[in-house]
Amino acid sequence: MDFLFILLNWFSQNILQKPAFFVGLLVLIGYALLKKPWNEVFSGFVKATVGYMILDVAAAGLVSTFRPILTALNYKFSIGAAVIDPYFGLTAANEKIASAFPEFVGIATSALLVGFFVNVLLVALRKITKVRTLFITGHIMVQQAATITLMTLLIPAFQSNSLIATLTIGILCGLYWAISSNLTVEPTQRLTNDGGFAIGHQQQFAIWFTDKIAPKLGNKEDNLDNLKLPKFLNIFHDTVVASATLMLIFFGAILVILGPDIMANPKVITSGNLYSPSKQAFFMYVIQTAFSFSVYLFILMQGVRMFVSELTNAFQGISNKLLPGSFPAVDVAAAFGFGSPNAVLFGFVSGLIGQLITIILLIVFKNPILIITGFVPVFFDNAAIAVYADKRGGWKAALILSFISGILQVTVGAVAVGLLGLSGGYHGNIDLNIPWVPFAYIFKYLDIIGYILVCLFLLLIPQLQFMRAKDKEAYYLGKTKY
Ligand code: ASC
Repeated sequence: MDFLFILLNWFSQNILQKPAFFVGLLVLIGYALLKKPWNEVFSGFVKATVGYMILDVAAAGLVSTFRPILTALNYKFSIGAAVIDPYFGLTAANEKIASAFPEFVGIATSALLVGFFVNVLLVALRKITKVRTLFITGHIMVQQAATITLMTLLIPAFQSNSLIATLTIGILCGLYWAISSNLTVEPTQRLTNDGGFAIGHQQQFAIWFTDKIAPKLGNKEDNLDNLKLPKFLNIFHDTVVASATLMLIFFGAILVILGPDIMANPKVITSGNLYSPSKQAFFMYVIQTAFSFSVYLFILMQGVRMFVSELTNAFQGISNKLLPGSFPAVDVAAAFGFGSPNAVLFGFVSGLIGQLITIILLIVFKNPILIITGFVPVFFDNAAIAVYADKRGGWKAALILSFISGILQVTVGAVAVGLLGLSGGYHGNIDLNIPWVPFAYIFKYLDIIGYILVCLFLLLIPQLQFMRAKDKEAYYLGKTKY
């Protein structure tokens, strides 16, 4: 038993929570099953792992450069607002668990393992469950398990026994991971021309909804690639130029508001003397920071290309031989390379405008809970929504849907802060608003019955998907025929 526990722990810490190795391992197994020569198996493993690590470096660079700038607003104006960002959400959720349920500290990590195996089981039983996707983005699973733990513990009956809590939270996490990513199979296959992967991140329900509704909001011929810009704006068809210029305006404005002493040359107090350790000119700091956005975006796309192409080829081995018609569900950034290059920026800007207008309204109407934009949801969620929307309904759909998402991120995020009694932050990503906040209310008011209803609802979704699929065989083939 102890040995099994050590093994599971090792797997969780070294593979499950390090998606780069998970993806590498999948590629290795996939190529081995395809009976490729060993040198190709090895090179596939290296390229997939390194590709994912490149994506990690870029995502971490984006997050660590731009997150503090937004949160510095809180510091400058002492607003005491909650930052809607999964890293802040994780800290806030863990603090809440430690203060309200001290005996349950660490429960989210065990629930994560249970959830992963529930997902594996659902895929193994895919003939019955109709689930085809394995969620493998470990760092996201850690964040979600913490938030879902707090939501599930709204049910008093689960607060008394840690084994019951671990199992119920784990089952719920596993159902969400499996079923939400299964919803992204068709939209992602359409976007990527049968790229062979699905999305396992923080906006799967939103992607499904976008894919359904976008064609009704606009025309896919009027997409961002075909957008006719006045001649002098043509430079913005280049993502590097467009992102650097946009960020110069947006983050430049915020940095000017913050002034040079908070982010650029923070003053350090040593033995009573104030001094600035670095002497970069403020103006140059602003340009460098804004341009680093383009740098990270460029790196991110490189990493994505590298691991996606290996994964797509290798997974045929797994989906032909091991788990027919199954898909790995990976980081949403993998989809960014398949849309119009500017959809990512377009979604970010229109989601941001939606968020900012809503935040101003919260302030004007003196809402007791204030919100600060968090970088991860405003960028990764809204960029993804725009990529999928643009493909199906052109720029109008992309504009409308990412704008609405921005509004929901702030309003429902504020509701979640109140409901869960959090301070400092909330998870903020769109799926953790809808459907998760309504789920949390169902738990609160319907207790165990609410929990059962939510589980049944989740289990029903892939059944409906299968029922509505025109070609039942294609649903399972792994390759869908579009
Ligand atoms: C998240 C999160 C990140 C980013 C990254 C995007 O939700 O926690 O670090 O998005 O996964 O590639």
